[in-house]
Amino acid sequence: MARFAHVKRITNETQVQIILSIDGGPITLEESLFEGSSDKEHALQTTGSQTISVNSGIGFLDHMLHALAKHSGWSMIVECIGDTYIDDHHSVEDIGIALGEAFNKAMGSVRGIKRFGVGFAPLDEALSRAVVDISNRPFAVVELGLKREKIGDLSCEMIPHFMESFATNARITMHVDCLRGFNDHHRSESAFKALAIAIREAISYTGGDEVPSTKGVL
Ligand SMILES: [Mn+2]
Repeated sequence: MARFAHVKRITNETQVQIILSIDGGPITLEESLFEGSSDKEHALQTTGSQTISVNSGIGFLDHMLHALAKHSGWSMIVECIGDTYIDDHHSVEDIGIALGEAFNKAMGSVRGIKRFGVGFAPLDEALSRAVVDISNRPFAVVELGLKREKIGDLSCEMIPHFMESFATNARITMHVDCLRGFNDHHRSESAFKALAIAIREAISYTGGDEVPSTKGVL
């Protein structure tokens, strides 16, 4: 049975909807937030066993979330209508929160998974490392060393903030470091890919049915 969650998070600042299948496979969108304003609706992209559609309202964030879902092996739909006339902060943070909630909900009780995962991803001259623990202990250390103010319409300071919001609400521990690279687009994308590779390992099944903890509970 696929690990699945549907999260809708509506506030005065943003409307976010996320459909997440951690094991990939087919997913459907019953009611789009964009219904009635079809100009912003994205077509579902199905490649192989995954369906991914991201419409965050912020182009570079779409690109990062697409990479995260792809390399994590997820099927995922993300929709956000946010107050981007102010800036990108509320949309990015609230998508991080909602995606973390969806991940936590989809994981359910943590049995029979590896729990720990490590990922390294290069992108040309850039190289990032991510280490995650599906721990029920929310903590994020994110050091990406980004120099630019923005990449496209995404503020660079919001990239670690997104990862922190995700980790807190997913209730996972993660350390993400960009180890080298000159180009901030490359640094950021390699970090998301490294995180995806680490998550993919951590959520994979061992073949047993144990809770992976000396405490017997996570
Ligand atoms: Mn914030």
